[in-house]
Amino acid sequence: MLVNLASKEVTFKIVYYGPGLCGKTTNLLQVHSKLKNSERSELVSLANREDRTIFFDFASVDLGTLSGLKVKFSLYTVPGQSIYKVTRKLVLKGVDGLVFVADSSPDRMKANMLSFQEMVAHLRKIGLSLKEVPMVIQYNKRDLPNALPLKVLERFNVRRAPAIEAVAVEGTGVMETLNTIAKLVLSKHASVLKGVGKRKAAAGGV
Ligand SMILES: Nc1nc2c(ncn2[C@@H]2O[C@H](COP(=O)(O)OP(=O)(O)O)[C@@H](O)[C@H]2O)c(=O)[nH]1
Ligand SMILES: [Mg+2]
Repeated sequence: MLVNLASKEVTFKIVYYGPGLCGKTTNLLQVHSKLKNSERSELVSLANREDRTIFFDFASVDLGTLSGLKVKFSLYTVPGQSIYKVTRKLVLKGVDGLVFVADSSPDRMKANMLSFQEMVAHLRKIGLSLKEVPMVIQYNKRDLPNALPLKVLERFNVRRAPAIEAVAVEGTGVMETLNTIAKLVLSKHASVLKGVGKRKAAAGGV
């Protein structure tokens, strides 16, 4: 959470984590395309040297005001390949909310699990645990003819996080996922935000 008292803005960092090719970048592109110009910033993608892999994506989403503060969400995704392990850890620094995107394809179940375990390990290394970071799970690629049944995928959801089915490539479930994590993050910080808003109001009155 980044609070800028001068501009009365608070920014929360949301990270989309998951195995390579599960649909993280697609989610961000869809979110970006669904927002009005006034609600979004440019979508930034940093490509690696081969110019193929997205290094990270960033989009800023403006969700109005709360306690007199303008609330923004910065959305990040991580690159999939194993050589970017360090980047994936760095992107998690300062995370306020997690969207774990799982691939519904049976061949990607192991990749989903490994990615989830890596995420937990990275969080631990930067002093965070899943207990303190709100998370939602998105089961993506529900359109695949061989998509695993929800029941099977839910075995993977040991934390019983809110789960959302999606077809990111068609935009289905994308905003629902973002809204769900946004609500969780905001409710976690509601009391802090109220306090900050009040302090700012008092300071503004001097
Ligand atoms: N069938 C299907 N393909 C998808 C879906 N979402 C993303 N994809 C495709 O999966 C591939 C990888 O998506 P991308 O967003 O780049 O994955 P990332 O590596 O997690 O960022 C692309 O070809 C997407 O078009 C989906 O819901 N269904
Ligand atoms: Mg990507």
